[in-house]
Parts: sequence; structure tokens; C-alpha cells
Amino acid sequence: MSRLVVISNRLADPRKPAAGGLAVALGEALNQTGGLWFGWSGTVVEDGTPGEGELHTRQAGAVTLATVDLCREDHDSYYHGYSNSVLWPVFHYRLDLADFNASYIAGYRRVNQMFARKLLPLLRDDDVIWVHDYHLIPLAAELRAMGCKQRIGFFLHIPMPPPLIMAAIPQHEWLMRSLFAYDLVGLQSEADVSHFTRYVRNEGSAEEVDEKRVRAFGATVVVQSFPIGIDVDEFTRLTHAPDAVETYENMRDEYSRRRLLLGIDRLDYSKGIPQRVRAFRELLDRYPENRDSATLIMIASPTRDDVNAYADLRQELEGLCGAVNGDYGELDWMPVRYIHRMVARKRVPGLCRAAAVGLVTPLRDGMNLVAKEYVVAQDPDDPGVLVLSRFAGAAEQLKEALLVNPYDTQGMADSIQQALQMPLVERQARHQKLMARIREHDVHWWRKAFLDALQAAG
Ligand code: GDG
Repeated sequence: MSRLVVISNRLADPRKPAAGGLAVALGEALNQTGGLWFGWSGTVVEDGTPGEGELHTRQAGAVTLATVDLCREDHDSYYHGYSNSVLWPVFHYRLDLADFNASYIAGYRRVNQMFARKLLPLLRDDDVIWVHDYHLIPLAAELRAMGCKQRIGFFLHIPMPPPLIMAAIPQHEWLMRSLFAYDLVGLQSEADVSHFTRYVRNEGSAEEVDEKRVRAFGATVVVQSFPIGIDVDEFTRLTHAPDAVETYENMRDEYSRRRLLLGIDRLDYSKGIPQRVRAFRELLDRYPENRDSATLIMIASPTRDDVNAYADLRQELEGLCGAVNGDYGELDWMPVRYIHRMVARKRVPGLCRAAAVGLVTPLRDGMNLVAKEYVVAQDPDDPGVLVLSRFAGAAEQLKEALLVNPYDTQGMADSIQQALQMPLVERQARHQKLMARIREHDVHWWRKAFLDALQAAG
């Protein structure tokens, strides 16, 4: 069997329980096959030389972790700059938040070139290479230019924007052309695939070879959707482990007179967190029976604090939560409990299980794993209701959730009210269908489907 080589911006020790969606899914994949995981070490060298970085390798069980340091200039232009101030906002349709600073692209190219240079000597002839996410779009093109012949697949964890939004990026054609150096491009949803094919049809004079194969820019690539899943068995085990059970029981006892609503996200503007607070406020306003009862727990873990848009979001959110609590709170009831800290992973399923409503309301999201985690953590005999944004990739699969438009404050408040009042039989029926779909397309399915398609591509 070929060795698997995974490349992503950040790594996690696959033996430790990791946090972010990407880290969880990749740790799963590598633990099973063994192999090499390559990426940035997380270290920024203040006075280093652009395009240079020390390589470190260490063993983590069956997996070799190889990481490279970045100098300050490369980090700021590749990571904060092009990746998180151009690609992240534009791919989430937020042209208003993009910073098209012309100096970023050089750093993005330089780091991708350096990664290719450092990785090449570590590769074996029969390796299968799996590159992850928007930080590394041009990596295969750089590797190919250095003579790399191995099979290379790419998976984009965030949405592929529609062609006219993509076209706002000054280097859009170069980015899309770079994707044609891969053998396989995996996207989260069918909507993403249709945006990709529309782009290449309009801008790249694509001639579609068959259902999955697209020819454009003088090359052919297989493009398919592989909706990412979670490890259902692991999350179920976590749900029944002592920490989660204790969290569940504490929450249940403390809120015995009340109904809990839960949101768990990175504090990111794509997650629609302020819109959620506005809808909750509307709920209290339109349906006063929820006052002194419905309580929104919002865990928004810190992320990319040093990008301006994130500091603004934090301020907006603090203002909104403070206003709801000030206007509606009672001496013994605080409507919103906003926590700007990371909660331990082993407690997350307990929180989910205690919540009558899971609020997953991104303005745009590649998939959204919290939606799946919330469903899996429920008690099948008395499950809570998932309220899910139609703009999350997960909405293509999770049709039995209550799908909402996060821009529509009133509509969302009505759906939350419907969730709070949903009869047990309907909750059970919806939960059963959601569970079946989440189980069928779990993280193991995702990994296998992608790697099988990569084997077959080319
Ligand atoms: C990207 C795409 C795509 C969150 N807060 C805490 C915490 N989390 C965990 C959740 C979940 C993960 O982080 C978040 O995953 P998401 O999928 O929701 O979102 P992104 O981080 O934006 O991930 C996304 C994903 O990649 C995978 O392809 O689904 O669309 O944007 O597992 O539980 N975990 C802990 N404490 C927290 O406070 N421990």
C-alpha cells in the first residue's frame, strides 16, 4: 500500500485529542494509514530570511511529523495576508472584508515554493500526496515544476465561491490554473463543484470531458464533492465518558427550569454569531413566554485575534450580548452566556446533549462539523433540534434540520420557536434520519472516498 503524505498549514499530534475540525479529521486519517504529515511548525522567526525556514522532523507513533519555521515577513504575508485576509474572506463571499494588499501574493508564492523545496527530498516514488486547504493551492504546481510525478490530491475545506466573486481576487486565474496541477480536486458540496465548473467554463474555456473530469488551461483534473464527516463512534464514546456526562448533568441541574440553546464556534465572521444573537433577541421579543426561560450559551473560541476584522467582531458581539442581558435579564436569569474561551473537547458533547436547540447559523461555511457533533451527542429518546443555516455546506446533507436564513432575523426567531415547541415524535423522527446520514458519511467514509478517487484519477 502506498504511503500517505498529508500536507496542511498546521499539524496536530495525531495521538492527542485535537481541537479544530481540520486537525480532528486529519489525525483520524493518518493514524489509520501511518505516513508523513508536513506543514508549518507554528514558529515565527523574527529575523529570519524570507523563503528560508528550518525543517524539523519527529515521530508520533506511526506518523512522521515534518515542519518548517516561517520568518516574520513570510508569516505576515502568506498566513495573515494572502491566506486569511484575501482567500478566507473572498471564499466566504466577504469581499467587504478582503484586504487586497499587493504585497501579500509574493509571500504566499514564496512559502508555497519553500514548502515544495523542503518536502521534495522527503518523498518516495510511490507516495500518495494529499494537500489541504486554501493556504496551499499552488503547492502541486510548485512540486510539479520541481519534477514531482507522484499522485497529488487537493481538498478545499472552505467554500468555492461563485465565479464573479472569485474574479475579485487579482490573481484568480493563476489560482484556478494552479488547481489543474492536481490529479484530484475535492470540494465540500455540490454547490462548490458547480461554482468550480462554472468558473472554468467561463474563464478557462473548459471542455468537460465527462461527469467528473474537467479539461481547461491545457490540463485535466477530476473534480468531485466529498462532504467531510466526523468520527461518529469516537464522538459517541466521548458523549458517554465521565467528563461529558458530568458536564451534561451539571447543566441539566443548573438549568432544570429553563431551555438551553447552544452555539459553539471559532469567533469568526463567517459563523454568523451576531446574527444569531439578534435572532435570539427577536425570539424574546416576539415570543415572551421564552423570557426567564430560554438561555443562549455561546462559546466563541478565540481565533486569529490579530486580524482587524476579528477584533471588530469581538467588540460587536460583546455589545450585542450586553444589550440583550441588560434589556431582558432578571436578577436570577441571564439570557445570553457568552464565553470567549476554548472549552475542553471532552466537555463539548455534554454541552450539546444538554441543549434543547443547537444553533449552527453561519453566513457561509464549507461544511460545519459542529452541526454533526450536535446531532450525534443527542439522546435518541429525547433529542434536541438542530437549527442550521442553509449556507453551511452541511445543509446539503442535513435536510431534516430546521434550515434557516441567518440574514432573516424574524424568520430565524420563528424557526427557533418552532424548535423549542417541536413535539417529541417529530424530534425523534428528524434525529433518526440525521443520524443515519451522518453515520453513513462519517470521517472514515470521507477519507476512503477521497483516497479511492485519487487512486482512480489520472
Ligand atoms: C473548517 C471549515 C469545515 C469549536 N469551538 C470549540 C471547539 N470547537 C471545535 C468543534 C469542531 C471544530 O472545532 C470546528 O469545526 P467547523 O467545521 O465547525 O469549523 P472550522 O474550524 O471553520 O473548519 C469548515 C472544517 O474545516 C472541516 O473541513 O467543516 O466549514 O471552515 O470540531 O467542536 N472545540 C473545543 N472547544 C471549543 O471551544 N474543544
